[in-house]
Amino acid sequence: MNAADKKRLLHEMLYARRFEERCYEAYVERKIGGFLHLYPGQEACCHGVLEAARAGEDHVITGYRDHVHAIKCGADPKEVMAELYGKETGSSKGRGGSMHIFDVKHHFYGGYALVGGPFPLAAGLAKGIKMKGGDEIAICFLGDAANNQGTFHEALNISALWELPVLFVCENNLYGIGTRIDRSTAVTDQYKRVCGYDIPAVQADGQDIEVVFKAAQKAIKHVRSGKGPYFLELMTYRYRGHSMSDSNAYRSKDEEADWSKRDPILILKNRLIKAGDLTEAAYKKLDKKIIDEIENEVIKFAEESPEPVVEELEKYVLAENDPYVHGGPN
Ligand SMILES: Cc1ncc(C[n+]2csc(CCOP(=O)(O)OP(=O)(O)O)c2C)c(N)n1
Ligand SMILES: [Mg+2]
Repeated sequence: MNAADKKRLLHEMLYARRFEERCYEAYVERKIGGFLHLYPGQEACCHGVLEAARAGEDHVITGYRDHVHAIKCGADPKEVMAELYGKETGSSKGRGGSMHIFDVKHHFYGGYALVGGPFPLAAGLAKGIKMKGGDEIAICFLGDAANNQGTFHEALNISALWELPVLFVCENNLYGIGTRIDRSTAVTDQYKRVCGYDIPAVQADGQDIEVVFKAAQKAIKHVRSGKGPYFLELMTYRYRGHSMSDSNAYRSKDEEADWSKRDPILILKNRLIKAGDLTEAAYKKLDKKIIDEIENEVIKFAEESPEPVVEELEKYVLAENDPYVHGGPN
């Protein structure tokens, strides 16, 4: 990774941070409704892994903490914000909201509310790739608590058995909602749970983007070469509560302070400054530029976009022609 790459990634991660913080404000202003799960603290996981992938070719899927992954895949931040606002110009035409960002053009396949739901879908995406004979891969990002779902074990088993080209990325932020991992999970190191499926599994620091990038490069090389699945566990931390309805009262201030010292943006920024590739003044300028851009382009677009109209409520319902939807067969 050269200095130009690092600067671009600093820009992208800072953009993701400011985007999410602006979502928080818009929610408080009641411009965004429903559920909202934010990503600050975990930026190096998404950006480090996807930097090692092929944007727009590899298939990416994740859970409900999905805005940043969609944007890194190439989704237009304006469309993502408009989706959160429930507007017709949103990436899911305003029908999905925060947990259901979807962008087929950039091979971003969601955005799912069901914990663990994407595991088998990722295996299915990988099976599709294998049947078509391409060398793309599927990448599934999920949290630590999702691994307690049956779907985790079912998907790992079938992926290993069929040697599917899928990379499972566990963003281990130590919590599932308000429950700390050691209160819900017998084996807290998630990579150790994968040995039963004979899938290579590695744990890495999820706060240092260069570490994530290197680990992901190795993982992706393995998967792309046809050797089957790989599991990458990234140790990370979310700064905000689980969702907007979470008061975040279950974590100690000391724990939060310790993790904020290992902030992914701070780590990369300090590294660039130390190498003489960035100054504090240039960083401040970049930050202001990003904040202004989000306000003047992204928020403006979402605010000014039209609401979906009631007459078109069923327009994108796939079961449109199902007789049961229209009152049954008789
Ligand atoms: C099938 C299912 N069960 C329960 C829930 C409620 N729920 C939402 S998020 C969550 C915790 C998930 O934590 P984790 O997988 O660690 O992801 P994180 O939120 O930390 O990113 C739970 C239990 C759900 N959405 N779906
Ligand atoms: Mg978690």
